[in-house]
Amino acid sequence: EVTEEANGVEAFKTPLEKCPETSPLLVGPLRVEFSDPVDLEEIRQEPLLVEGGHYKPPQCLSVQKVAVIIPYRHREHHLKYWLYYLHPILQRQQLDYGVYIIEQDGEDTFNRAKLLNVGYAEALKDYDYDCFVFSDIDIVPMDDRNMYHCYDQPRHLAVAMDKFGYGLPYNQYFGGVSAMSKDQYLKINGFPNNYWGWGGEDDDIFNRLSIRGMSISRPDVMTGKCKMIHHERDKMNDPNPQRFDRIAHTRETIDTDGINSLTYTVVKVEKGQLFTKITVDIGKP
Ligand code: UDH
Repeated sequence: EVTEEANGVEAFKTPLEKCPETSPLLVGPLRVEFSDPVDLEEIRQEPLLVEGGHYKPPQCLSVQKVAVIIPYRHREHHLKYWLYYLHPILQRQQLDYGVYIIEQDGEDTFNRAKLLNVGYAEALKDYDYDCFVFSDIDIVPMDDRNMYHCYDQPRHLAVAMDKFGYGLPYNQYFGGVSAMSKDQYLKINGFPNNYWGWGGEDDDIFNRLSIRGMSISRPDVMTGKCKMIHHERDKMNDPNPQRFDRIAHTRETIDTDGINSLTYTVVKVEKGQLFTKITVDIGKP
C-alpha cells in the first residue's frame, strides 16, 4: 500500500500484523479507588480515541471487534469513573473497541436486559462488531489481564467482586460483566425483554446459555477481581417480584422473547470522544 505523506514524499506502509495472543502492554493488578476524584482530561489526551468512543491499537491488527454495551440511567458519577479506568485498560488490551452507553429514556421501571439488546442492535449499525461486552456502569476490573473480549464459550468477567467477598455469590451467577460473540448471542436469541425492575435477567441469560448447550468461560479469581462503586438502590428499579417465576420458564420463552422480538425507539444519539450515548424509549411493563 502506498500512501502520500504531507511533504509529498511517497512512503511504504507495511500492513499491520495480527495482535499477539497476550498484549505486551498489560501490567496486571491495578489500583482502583473511588474516593479520589478523577480527571477525564487525561483520558482525552489519547489521540487515537476518537468520535463515539472508538479506538484501534496502532501496533497491530485486533482479531476481534468489540462493542462495550452499558445499560444506563442517572449514573453520571459512575460513568466518569468507568471511563477513567476502563479506557486505558481496553487500550492496553490492544482491543479494537467502541463504547455504547444505552440510556433508558423517561422515568418508568428500569429494564437492564432490554437495554443490552438495544445496545447490540445499535452498535451493529455503527461497525462490523463480532464481540459484545455487556457491563454494568459501576464495575471496574482490578487486573488488566481480565480480557474484555470473546472466547470459545460465553465469558463471565465479574467473577470476584469485592461486594461478594471476591468470589461468586453462587455458581450460576452471570451478572455484572459478560462477553459474547455475535454467534453465541444469536444462538440464545439475545436477552429477555420482559424483566422490568431489579433481578433475574442475568439468571435467565444463564439459563439460555445452558439450554443451548454452552458453558461459561471465566478467568481465575485473582485475575477476575473487580471493584463495585457502592450506591443505594436506584429509583424505579425495585426487585421484580415476577423474577422467580420468569426464570423458571426460560425454556418456553427463549425462542419468542429476545432479539427477534425487540422493539424500541431511538430518542437521541450523541457521539463524544469517550462514548456514544444512545437514549432510547423501551416502553414500560
Ligand atoms: N442502572 C442504571 N440506572 C438505574 C438502574 C440501573 O444505570 O437506575 C444500570 C447500571 O449500569 C447498573 C446496572 O444497571 O450498574 C445494574 O443495576 P442494579 O441496580 O441492578 O445493580 P447494582 O448491583 O445495584 O448496581 C444493586 C442494588 C444495590 C442496593 C444496595 C443497597 N444498600
